[in-house]
Amino acid sequence: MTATTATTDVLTGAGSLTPTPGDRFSFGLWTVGWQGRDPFGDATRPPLDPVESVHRLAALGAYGVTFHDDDLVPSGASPAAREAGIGRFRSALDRTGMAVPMVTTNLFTHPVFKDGGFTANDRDIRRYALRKSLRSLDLAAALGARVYVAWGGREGAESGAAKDVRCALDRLKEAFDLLGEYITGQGYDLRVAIEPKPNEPRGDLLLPTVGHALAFIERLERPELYGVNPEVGHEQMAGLNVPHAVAQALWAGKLLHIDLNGQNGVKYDQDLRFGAGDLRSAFWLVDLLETAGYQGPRHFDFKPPRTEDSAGVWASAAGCMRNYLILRERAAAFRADPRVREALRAARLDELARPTAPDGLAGLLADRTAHEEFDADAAGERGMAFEVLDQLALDHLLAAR
Ligand code: XLS
Ligand code: MN
Ligand code: MN
Repeated sequence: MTATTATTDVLTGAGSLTPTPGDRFSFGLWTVGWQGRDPFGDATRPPLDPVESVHRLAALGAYGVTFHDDDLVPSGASPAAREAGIGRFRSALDRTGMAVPMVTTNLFTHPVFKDGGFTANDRDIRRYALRKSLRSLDLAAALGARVYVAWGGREGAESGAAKDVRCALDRLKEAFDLLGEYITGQGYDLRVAIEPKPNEPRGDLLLPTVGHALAFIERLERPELYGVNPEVGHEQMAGLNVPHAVAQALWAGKLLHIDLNGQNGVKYDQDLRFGAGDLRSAFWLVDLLETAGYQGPRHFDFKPPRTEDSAGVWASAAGCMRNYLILRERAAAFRADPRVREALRAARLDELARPTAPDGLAGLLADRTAHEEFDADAAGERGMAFEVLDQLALDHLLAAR
């Protein structure tokens, strides 16, 4: 207890870097509750009571807590044990004022899901996965969550013939359409956020990136009910630019939720605390979320490294929020700097914001300056002035201005 308080105190305190519920920070129970079990080693930390997590996170300044069904009540618990577990959790929420903005379902831990849930080759397993998910939707609605996250977990394969991907996508569509039918039928105020991931735990996962998920949603019966839950590290595992993926989700009106964490390039899912890993990407992501008017939770899906004891867990959680707030300050200073405004003009961002052909196709065809009289060589000589702009960003990120 002493060690926890001391360690976390270094990272908290008064001022603009102190998280408040207005910042809308939320954490999964499975994040701070991760015991450090990995493919090569046993748990390094004892189990954490969800009630303790709610109190600790509230004390650190978070506004919400999220969970998989099995994080709250172990799979296979008796109905009485389930009610008791939910009851204790509800009291902790009431005492702390913490919200449950999102709920999700574990379709990956139990051996029954070794070949997936909604796309398992075995039909009885698919039906079980659906029923398990519908129960989570009930719980989500009962706790006032507005978002239901669906990360497939093990929807994928290690070998070619083992999965007929077109059939599997039919089954995935069938499952998501049934979730939508249930939400609509029950009158729940819930939207489904699909979380893409390229691989791990399967060799290759279905819906590997934000782009794949956005395309898939358009084939569903009620596309308006669905959006995405991009995770920083998951896009980076595919070598992709996270702010670009999130920007496209925003552009499509589909950013329902976001999993913030840190990752160092294309490797296993590191789930580092937010701000660790690719810091420049984190800076642009915060800049994007804050300037685009994203209203949803800032949800941390990270794993305090297994080197950490309980003090380190809470320090790591505090670090996620602190880094977001630091980056928010730095990004705001960047946007407010008159030299940056000038550099943005020099880089012609204002021109990009203008429609290319407001006069339509006829106007474009009639405009001789658009082709016959256009001096492509001269235009090709124009510098874009991006380096000055980017150095200003780096200066602000490093607090050198
Ligand atoms: C795993 C995912 C998972 C989802 C919720 O890589 O990030 O934690 O966010 O099931
Ligand atoms: Mn992850
Ligand atoms: Mn996630």
